[in-house]
Amino acid sequence: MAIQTITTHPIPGQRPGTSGLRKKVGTFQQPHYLENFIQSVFYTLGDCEGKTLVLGGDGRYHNRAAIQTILRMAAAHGYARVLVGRGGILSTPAVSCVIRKHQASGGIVLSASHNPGGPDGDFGIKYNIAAGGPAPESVTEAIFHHSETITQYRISDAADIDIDRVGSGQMEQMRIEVIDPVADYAELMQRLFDFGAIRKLFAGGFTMRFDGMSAVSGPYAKAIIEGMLGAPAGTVINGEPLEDFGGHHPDPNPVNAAQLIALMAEDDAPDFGAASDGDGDRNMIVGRRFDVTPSDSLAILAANSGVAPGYRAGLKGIARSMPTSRAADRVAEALGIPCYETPTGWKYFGTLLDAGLATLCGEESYGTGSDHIREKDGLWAVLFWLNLLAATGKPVEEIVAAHWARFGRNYYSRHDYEAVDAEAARLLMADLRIKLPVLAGTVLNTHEVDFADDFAYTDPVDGSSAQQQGVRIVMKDGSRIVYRLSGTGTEGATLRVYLELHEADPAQHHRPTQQALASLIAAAESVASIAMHTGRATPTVIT
Ligand code: G16
Repeated sequence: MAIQTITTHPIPGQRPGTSGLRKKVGTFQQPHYLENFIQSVFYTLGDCEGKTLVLGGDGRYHNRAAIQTILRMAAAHGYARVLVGRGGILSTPAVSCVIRKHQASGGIVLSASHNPGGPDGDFGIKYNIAAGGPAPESVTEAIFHHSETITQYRISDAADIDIDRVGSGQMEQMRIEVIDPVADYAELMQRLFDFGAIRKLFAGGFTMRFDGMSAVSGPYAKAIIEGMLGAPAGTVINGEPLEDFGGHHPDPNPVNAAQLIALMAEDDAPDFGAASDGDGDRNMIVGRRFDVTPSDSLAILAANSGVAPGYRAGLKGIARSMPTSRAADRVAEALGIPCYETPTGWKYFGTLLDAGLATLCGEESYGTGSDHIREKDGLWAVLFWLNLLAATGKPVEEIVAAHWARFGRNYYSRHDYEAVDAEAARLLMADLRIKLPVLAGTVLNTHEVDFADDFAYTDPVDGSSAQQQGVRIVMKDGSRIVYRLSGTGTEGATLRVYLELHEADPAQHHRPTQQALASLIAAAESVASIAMHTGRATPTVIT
């Protein structure tokens, strides 16, 4: 074994987006591409001598090859120990959990989250810091700057290590521990939720389907829901992680998890349905013929958090991303706790969680989590709902309807225009920004504009700031239209239009969502001329 220094040259485009560096698999397979990025991470971290790193991914195509490369580079940089999930598998929340539990200096997550996998699909890399959460922008920008000037990287020429059996091995001076990917995570869940009550629920005949979407959460769900909680075998479907996710688009929303939605609409549907995404940090909650919006899910869990032992002491605060509906704000107000509004990206919750300002966090993009780790956590949200269902004995729809009756309903939808021409999307946003100063006071389809701006954020803990985080048009009646460009796509640009309208009257709580939002949808088109700019008359995905 010897450590080699390899000459390289900068490869453009290695700036991490909303959540790490995401590109087509083919891009990552180019010579030096992965190595350049990892070397840039190690340059940014400085001295890695004697430290512990956590390494794992969602099992998608290229995961195994990337793990061997990263192990060789970690060995060349003096790491004392790397904890790798067996088979290269670790969900994003499990990485966060393992970093914190084993006091590692950080972790590398190999995932492009909900983006499709396989040789023609996407791949991604994210660095997580010692607190367990995604690296803040100061770190990701430093990584990017190193990638622009890189001339060489260091790597061991050691042979591949067997990562398919729990145990330990050695590479250069570095110890490699292959760990059970589920054990630490399952132990944490057991401390947070009332497993006894959930076990009783299943023993009483309660039925559920958890759709693992052939991605990483299957093994976690099988071990916890079928194993520890006693749900019958077959409760977890699509539970084997496959390199191409079995052709699924592992994004748990009613469009991509159509199989589960159809199942939940059958006459003999299970009592409860849930799905998680590629890397296990997203969740979708479904009742019989009824899906719960992620924004409502956050608000409902916050309002009922006392059912779970881990949250009985009360919540310190709630945080949500700006485009997420304001349903959680109403709960925070009722509880007398603050509600923080951050830019899109889980990384913005980290400082609030570390400082003890927020306990629960959530995003409209099917992400919910808490201060138990520093990532959003799909299975955690599902277990929280199971705990709630066990504590109340009520069906999902009844719990949601009761919540709306108390707080009003925030009708909510996101319209995505995917893979549009990047320049056309840029122009659309630029035109919108020009209009912002004159929108206040105008009437858009009966909605009078209160204010319109481009969301900017200053972190209340460390004072860091972020500009141009989404154009929002806020009406006097409390409804909102938000426009932003996705930071996670890999093809052209994705325009997201978020629509929200608060309805206090319970008699109006059961309308079809798109119908309830029709006047805002028309207003969104008239202000931004979406069809003219993008050439698209309708969105590609509506959630
Ligand atoms: C990532 C981020 C989330 C964000 C989502 C969508 O999720 O961690 O914070 O809400 O992307 O971002 P965008 O609207 O920019 O595409 P994940 O699950 O993909 O890691």
